[in-house]
Amino acid sequence: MLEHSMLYPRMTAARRAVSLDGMWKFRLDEKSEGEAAGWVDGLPGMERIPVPASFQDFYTSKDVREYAGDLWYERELFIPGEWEGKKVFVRFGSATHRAQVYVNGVKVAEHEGGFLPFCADVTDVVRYNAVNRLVVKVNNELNVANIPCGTTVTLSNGKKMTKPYFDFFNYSGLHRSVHLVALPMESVFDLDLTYEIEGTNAWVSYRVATTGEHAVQLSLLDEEGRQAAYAEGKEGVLEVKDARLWQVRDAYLYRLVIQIVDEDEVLDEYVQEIGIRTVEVKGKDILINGKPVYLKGFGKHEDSDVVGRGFNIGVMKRDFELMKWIGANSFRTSHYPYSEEVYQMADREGFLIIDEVPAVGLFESMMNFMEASTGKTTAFFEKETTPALLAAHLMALEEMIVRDKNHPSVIMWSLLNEPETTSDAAVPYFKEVFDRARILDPQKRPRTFALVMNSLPGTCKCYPFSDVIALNRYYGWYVKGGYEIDDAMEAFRREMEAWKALELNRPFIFTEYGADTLVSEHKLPSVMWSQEYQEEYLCLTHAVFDSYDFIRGELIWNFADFQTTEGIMRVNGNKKGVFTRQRQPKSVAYLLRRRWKELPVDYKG
Ligand code: GCB
Repeated sequence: MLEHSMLYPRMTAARRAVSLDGMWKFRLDEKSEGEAAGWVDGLPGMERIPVPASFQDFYTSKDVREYAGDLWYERELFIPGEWEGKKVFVRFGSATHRAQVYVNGVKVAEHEGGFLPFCADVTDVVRYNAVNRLVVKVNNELNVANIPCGTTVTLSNGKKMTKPYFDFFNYSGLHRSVHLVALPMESVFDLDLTYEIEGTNAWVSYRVATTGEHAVQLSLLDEEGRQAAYAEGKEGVLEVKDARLWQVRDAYLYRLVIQIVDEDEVLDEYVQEIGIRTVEVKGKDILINGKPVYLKGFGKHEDSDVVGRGFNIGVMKRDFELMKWIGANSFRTSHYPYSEEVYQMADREGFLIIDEVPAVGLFESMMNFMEASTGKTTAFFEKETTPALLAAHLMALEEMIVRDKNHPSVIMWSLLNEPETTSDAAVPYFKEVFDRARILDPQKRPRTFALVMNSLPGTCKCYPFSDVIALNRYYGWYVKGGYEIDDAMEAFRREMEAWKALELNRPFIFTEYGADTLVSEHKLPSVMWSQEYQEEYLCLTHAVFDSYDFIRGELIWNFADFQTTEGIMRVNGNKKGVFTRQRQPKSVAYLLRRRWKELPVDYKG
């Protein structure tokens, strides 16, 4: 059970939530002197940067962009006098990858893991009706005892550098909104929901956790604000007659108003938007509300110019408009849980989300996608640090599922991306992670993980854990690209035949396939990296998808070009985007649009 509530901060009659976004004082700590120099009481200098944002791309110095170590933030915190007697928290949407929080020089929280929210309880530390000082020390180093995995090295000039075992830039800092929150002493802490639908009626079973013992009342309001159901008690069922279901790309959201009451007095009120829908895997079908759905969409990143991985509300809006334009219905939050606002938008727009925990880089290589295609194996799960890694992984999993379980858009959990799966040591690790996901999710959503190229029917020891088999495959790119592409497709079909022969009677989806493409390159006949090649590659790959009835989804890699570590494999980033980093289409976007607009939602169902 988590120490603090994961509920998204909202204003209601009983609650207060104030955004702390804006310009914060900022300081890199190259000499690791912050603590000794008393920075917990306030930072030296006058430098300021925006929150939320990654710090890396604002500056013109390479030493700043590549900086590894501690980074400090500070801002003033005015606490209203009328909040005395309430519980007061500072809530961080995330701090990448770990943070320690100080208020008025007193340590009030620490958190490990860069992509999930955490709270600092500051009730007894703050001065009311006065200005307080909030200082945050963030650290962005990588190791193999936490996720995502990588290493941190020291160069001969003494500077530290991170080496990710994953293919995205190690953006860091305060990437998401920070809120100052005031809650009543007795408050709603958590909410579980499960759905049953029969004919035109629905039953919403709920369980509300509160911090006290007073009575709980719930009313469910439809989009017009009319009451659709009412219930009392911390556990129960809301019966909804003529329920409007939440459907794929046709969302309907009810508002669930939860109140803690003491006779006539409302002690707390929390409002949660919910969508009535069921999710199930049955045989080869992925069923939403009992009807098969074929996934069309993307692996994405939170990544854009200037703010890096910082939440950017304008980019989010543009991304959803592009996904609607192209006929997509789903995306994977590769390779970490995204900002909460993204799920709220997906709920509203009827998109399906495969929600991924930041377990990426569990494969010893800086280019695992390359090494894995050579058949190389490494025993990643036999390290001394594996128990610590597992603990961090399970913690992030719990935080993710508790945070995201009430979004109708979330239909599946992705528990790892491209881990090493060929050694026996992987198996008990996987078992723990998969079992925990099942326990944590009241809706028992399907669980999956993305299989790297060398995780094959004959080599992978872990695919049996997956409710949906998710493949990342690059036949025609990392394997036999260019003029050899026909051989690549033959190898691809051979692999699919081997999966078919296993008769797993489970859905398969592609969580990655794609080819790097420079928006500047056109070539007739095509060569790798040209826009023409990306189109040819897709046509051939889609023909393979279309030949197997158990393939139930295609999430292309990637929605947009994105920043990575520099190196010979990457041209200022990964260029497998269907859109550029500035969110303009490559030629292939029109090809995908034609295909996806034509494929029925229940394709192959
Ligand atoms: C993968 C990884 C992804 C990379 C991609 C690529 O298998 O999961 O993070 O960006 O391949 O483009 O190589």
